[in-house]
Amino acid sequence: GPLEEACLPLFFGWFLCPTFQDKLRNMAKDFLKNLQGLEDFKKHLSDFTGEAEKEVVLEQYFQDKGMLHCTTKFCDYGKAEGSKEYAEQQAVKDRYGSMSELKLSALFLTPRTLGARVSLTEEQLQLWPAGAEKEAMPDADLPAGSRAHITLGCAEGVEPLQTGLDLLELVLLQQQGQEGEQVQDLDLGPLAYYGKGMWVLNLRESSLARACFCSYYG
Ligand code: ACK
Repeated sequence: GPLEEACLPLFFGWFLCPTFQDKLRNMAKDFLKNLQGLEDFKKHLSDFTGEAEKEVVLEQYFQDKGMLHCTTKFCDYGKAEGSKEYAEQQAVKDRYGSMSELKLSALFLTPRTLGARVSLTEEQLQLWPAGAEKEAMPDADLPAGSRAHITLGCAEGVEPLQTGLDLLELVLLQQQGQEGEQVQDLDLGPLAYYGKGMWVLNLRESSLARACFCSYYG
């Protein structure tokens, strides 16, 4: 009945512990500062401004979207397709409230979003909703978990939903064999440019972030 449906959350996901939220925010901040100073980035600045002359301060360009998390299933309080089925899965019930470590493998940004790519373990993939990639990219055949990310910021007027879509676009390019233009080796790892303002920093030493699997009601 309607009461049961009202009990479904806005979304399920892994929520980073406060310490790791700070750590990741600082890492992203350093990355943006670093990127901002690179000649290669300045060369492509118009991707972000529309006009080459305009100034852009990346740290201000991307607005914080609050608590850092990796969404598994967006339920929209039960309105999203498959939410009830997801919430009723045994793995979801069993693991609700449990801690796990998220492996961050890359930082990426586009003129729309800034995010961290999350590489899910086999165990974590049990909590990944079937069809999350197909739903966003019906024509592509991307492995489950390709969309897993943490939104670190969005450009003005952009919804966080976009971060996962931007990541899928990048993963698709990589699947098609594109490695991007290798720009420079930064402290954190190699930086590549994929065109249209899309940048990827592959983390040399992937960092682990402690997170709790639960849900958000808002
Ligand atoms: O950054 P995110 O993963 O993108 O975290 C937020 C969270 O749910 C609350 O809005 C994500 N989100 C929003 N709409 C959708 C959707 N239709 N499919 C998947 N994730 C979504 C958003």
